Amino acid sequence: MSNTSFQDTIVAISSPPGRGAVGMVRLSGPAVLPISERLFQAARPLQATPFRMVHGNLVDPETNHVFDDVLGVFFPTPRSFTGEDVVEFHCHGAPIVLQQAVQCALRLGARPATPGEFTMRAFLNQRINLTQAEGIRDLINAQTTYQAQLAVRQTQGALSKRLQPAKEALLSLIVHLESAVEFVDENLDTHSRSRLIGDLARLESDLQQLVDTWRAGHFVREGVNLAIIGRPNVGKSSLFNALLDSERAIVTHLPGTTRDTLTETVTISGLPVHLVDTAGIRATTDLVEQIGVERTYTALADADIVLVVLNAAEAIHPDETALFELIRERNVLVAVNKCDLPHRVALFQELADKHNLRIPPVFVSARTRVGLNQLRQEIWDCCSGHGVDCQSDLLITDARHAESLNETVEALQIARQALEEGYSEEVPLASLHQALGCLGIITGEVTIEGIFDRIFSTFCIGK
Ligand SMILES: Nc1nc2c(ncn2[C@@H]2O[C@H](COP(=O)(O)OP(=O)(O)OP(=O)(O)O)[C@@H](O)[C@H]2O)c(=O)[nH]1
Ligand SMILES: [Mg+2]
Repeated sequence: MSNTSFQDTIVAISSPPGRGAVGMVRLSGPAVLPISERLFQAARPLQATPFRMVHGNLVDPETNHVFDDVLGVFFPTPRSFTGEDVVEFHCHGAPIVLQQAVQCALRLGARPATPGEFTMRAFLNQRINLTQAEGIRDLINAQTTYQAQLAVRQTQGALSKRLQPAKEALLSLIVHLESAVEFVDENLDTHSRSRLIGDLARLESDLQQLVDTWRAGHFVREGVNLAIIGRPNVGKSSLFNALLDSERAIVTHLPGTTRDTLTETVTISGLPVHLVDTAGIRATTDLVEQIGVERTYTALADADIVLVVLNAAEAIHPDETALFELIRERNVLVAVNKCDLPHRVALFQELADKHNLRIPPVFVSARTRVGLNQLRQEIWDCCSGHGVDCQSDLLITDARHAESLNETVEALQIARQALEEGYSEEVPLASLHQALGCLGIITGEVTIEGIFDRIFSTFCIGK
C-alpha cells in the first residue's frame, strides 16, 4: 500500500457483502466529480449542494441505461472522511447493482480501493490519527457492546487525548534538560535535578497505570478461555449451564456424564468468556471417559483461567489436592458448588490457605443460582488484574499500543536512573527523546518502517 498514489481516485462497495435494503458505493480522490458527472443523472449536479443528499439515477456511461435509483452525496475536500473529494452513492442493496456501479467507476478511471485505503488516506491527510484509525477498525470488528464502546471512544481520540498531557510533560522535561546542555552556565543544580527526578517518577507511574490496563483490554478484545475443571458430579455442567443461562450441557446424577469438552461463549460485563465444560477428572477403565479426561487436561492447558469446582457437601478428595498442585502457577478461581446443601465453610477456607489461593473460594449453587453474580465479578477481576473499572477506565486493547507504552516507561526509567546516578544531562536526554518517539509511534506522528501496511491491511475493503 505504500506505493499508493494520491493522484488516484479509488472506489469500493462500503456496505457489507450480501443483499440488503441499502448498499453504499464510495469514491475518493481528485476525479470523483468528473466520474460522477458521467455516472449520476439528477436535476442538480452533486457539487451544487455539498453534504446534502441528491436524488437521481445511476447510468451506465456506455449504454446510457439507468441501472439504479439512488441518493448521491458530495463531500468536498478537505471536509470529508478522507480529506479528499468524496462521493457516496446510497443504492438499493442488490450486490449486482453495487458491482455495476463500481465497474462503471472503474471504466471512468477510478481504481479499486485496497483494504483500509479510505481510512489510510484519512490518516495521511491528517483527518484522524493512527489510534483513531485503529478504533474505526475495532469498531467494525466489535462483537460485544463493550468492545464497541471502547472502540468508539478510541475513534473519538480518547487514547491520544489521554496521552497528550504526558507528551507535554515529557517535552517540558526535555526543554529543561536541553537548555542545561546548551548553556553550560546553567548546569543542573541538585534541587532542579531532584525536581526532574520527581516529575519523571510521576510520569512513569501515570503511564504504567495505563500499561496495566492492557491485561483487561487484551481479554476484552480477544475473549478469555475459562475451563471448568473438577471431579465427576461436583456440578461443572450445571454451573456451565447456569452461567450460560441455558440447558446446553447434559446433567445427570451419574458421575462421568460429560465425556467431551463443550465450549460456549458468554459475555460478562462486556468481556467475551469462552466457557469450557469438561469431563470430570478421575481414574477410569472406561475408554471413552479416559479420552474425555485427556481432553480435560488439554482444555486445562489452554485455559487463561481455571475454574475449579468443588462439592460443598463433600470432604476434599486427594484428586482435588493433586489438581491444586498441578495448577499452582495458573490463574485459578475456585467455586464451591451445591452450597444449598449443608456444608462446612471452614474446610474450604483451610484449602485456600493450604494452596495459597490468591482469591478465596466463591460459594455458589448452580441449583439455586446463589453466588453466581459474585463468581462473574471474580472472573472479571481475575481478567482485569483487579482495580480496573470496566465502565470508566480507558483500556489499552491493542498490542501495538501496549508495546510502545512499555518501551516509553522503560526509557523513562532509564532516564530517571541516569539522573539519580548523577550522569551529565546528555545521558537522560537521549532516553527522554526515545520515550517521546515511542509515544509518537502510538498516534502515528513518528513512523516506523512498514507500520501502515501492517495496520491498514487488517481493515476491510471500503473502509
Ligand atoms: N443440590 C445441588 N445439586 C446440584 C447442584 N449443581 C449440580 N447438582 C446436581 O449434581 C449432579 C451432577 O451435576 P453435573 O452438573 O452433571 O455434574 P458434573 O460435574 O458436570 O459431572 P460430570 O459430567 O460427571 O463430571 C446432578 O444431579 C445435579 O442436579 C447444586 O448447586 N445443588
Ligand atoms: Mg458434566
